[in-house]
Amino acid sequence: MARVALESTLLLHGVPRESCLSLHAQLCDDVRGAGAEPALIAVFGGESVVGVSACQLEALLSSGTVPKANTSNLGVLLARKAHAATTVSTTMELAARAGIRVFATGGLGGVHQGWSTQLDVSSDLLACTRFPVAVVCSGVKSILDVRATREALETLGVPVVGFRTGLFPAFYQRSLSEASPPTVDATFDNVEELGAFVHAELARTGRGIVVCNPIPEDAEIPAPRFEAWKQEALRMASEAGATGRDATPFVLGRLHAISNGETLRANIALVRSNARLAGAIAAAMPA
Ligand code: PSU
Ligand code: MN
Repeated sequence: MARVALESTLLLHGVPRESCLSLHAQLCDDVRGAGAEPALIAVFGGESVVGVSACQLEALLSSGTVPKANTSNLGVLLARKAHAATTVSTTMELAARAGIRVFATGGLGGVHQGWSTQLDVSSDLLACTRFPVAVVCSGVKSILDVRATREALETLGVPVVGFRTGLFPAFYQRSLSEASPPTVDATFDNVEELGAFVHAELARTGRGIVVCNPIPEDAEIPAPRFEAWKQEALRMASEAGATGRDATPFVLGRLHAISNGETLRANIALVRSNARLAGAIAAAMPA
């Protein structure tokens, strides 16, 4: 059966610890319900594991802070026999090596706000040019510069396609609510056609694809409400000096608290929708 990769950073750093095991179980059900087999990816005691068990996930959860691994520090963490949570970049790397071609997550990393004074660009973007995996996501992380990240994907030559949308999603919103919002390269309205395209394009290029699946309409958070929470969370991060790899986990934690769980509920709704779509794409792809 076709497999779908799931990432461990989203679980270990993106949601509160008490939501982690239940979200993992829900994502597995969602992928299986769509006709594919889920494979959570993480580093466990220096071994890259494709298909982390619930027991291993519990062990990771109770082992204190698990570092985030991107393509730059993955090798060091393996060499040091550490536990690590894989981000989009390392999940793509390990999925590709295991022959998995579809991966479901929430949002891609990308170009951070304020990039012109303090450069912070996720290695996720370059990973899309290196590993032949289709990443099903709801755009990029909510706290990034969405427009700049869309441009960077274009510069890197990464195909960005939309499932039933012509607009590049903005995580908690189905698109940016601005004049001339960023778009996708092509729109697919049915899963069979999308699966056939993903199959052909991965084989043709040996590089990645971004498949955009906007947040379900009933889970959207209106932009003005989210903007206010985001500004407050970013201010708290700058006061606490949370930068680089620590920035996202810190800001997401504050957002979930400030919004009284609203951002968490929306985040779960969109990741689950992405898991269902990824499962359906994987099931529709020729072996
Ligand atoms: N989007 C979320 N929550 C997350 C992430 C993305 O809503 O936790 C994670 C993903 O694992 C992504 C990583 O690959 O953040 C990017 O981190 P950085 O900006 O440090 O590269
Ligand atoms: Mn970064």
